Amino acid sequence: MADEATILGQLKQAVMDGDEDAAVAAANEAVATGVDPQKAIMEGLAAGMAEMGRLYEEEECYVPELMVSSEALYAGLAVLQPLVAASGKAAKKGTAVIGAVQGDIHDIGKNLVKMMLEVSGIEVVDLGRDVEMESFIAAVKDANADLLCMSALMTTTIIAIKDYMPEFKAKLPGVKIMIGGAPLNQHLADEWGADGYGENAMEAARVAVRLLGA
Ligand code: B12
Repeated sequence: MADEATILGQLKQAVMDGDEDAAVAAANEAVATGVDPQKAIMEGLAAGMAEMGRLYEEEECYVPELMVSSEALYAGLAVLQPLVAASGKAAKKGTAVIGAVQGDIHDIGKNLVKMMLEVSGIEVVDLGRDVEMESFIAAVKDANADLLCMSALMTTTIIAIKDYMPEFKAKLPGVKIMIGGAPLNQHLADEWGADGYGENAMEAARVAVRLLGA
């Protein structure tokens, strides 16, 4: 049987190759050999997507390749994610509403954050992607949520978060607001008045649990 490093490498490679079958096979092997499913997702599948992001930026791959890579990532995730959820079993700490902001259809990172929040005992209402800013407000009220999490991956879409922050604060008193996505950082989060920022899904869950005071 292959060792952990080899399996993590296979997961990463399967995403880079956009090979769904290979991603499922490597995910099953990770399960069979007892690799921590969370590690397999973050250091295998997500690492492959991050590498594709780098290649895209260097113009060594294009949008169609990114799309097949994301399909492979989701195929592997379908095997591994239920196991992360099953191993979690944390006590309920609160409710969060999450979504990718208006104009933004990037949802891989958002979905990983959702998974880590759920594992940490936070109930998550997922609004999906390209979510109108007003819909976030309505959903938080509907769910009586404690936390609003917004994801944005483009310099053009992060602006809505900045613009709507005063409205969120006014209409959702007491609700903690977290933001994340590649163009964002702690500095912008502080400047715009967000309560929290997370560089990755693990960090997002840690910050969320802290904000909920759990
Ligand atoms: C994959 C990808 C796509 C896929 C998306 C598939 C999907 N279902 O999500 C597809 C091919 C569809 C796509 C399309 C486009 N894309 Co694109 N895409 C990417 C790419 C390569 C990777 C993003 C990704 O999935 N990363 C992997 C995940 C795991 O990381 P992540 O998203 O950063 O999330 C982590 C953290 O940021 C954090 N996090 C994320 N959300 C949140 C939320 C909270 C609350 C917290 C706390 C933390 C947190 O935790 C996550 C997990 O660890 C990036 C490049 C990059 N470097 O980001 C470009 C990129 C974002 N895309 C870009 C562009 C331009 C586009 C297109 C316009 C291209 C085109 N010409 O058609 C379109 C349309 C996009 C739209 N309207 O939204 C640009 C944006 C440029 C800009 N303006 O800033 C980028 C930066 C590439 C580039 N350098 O040009 N894209």
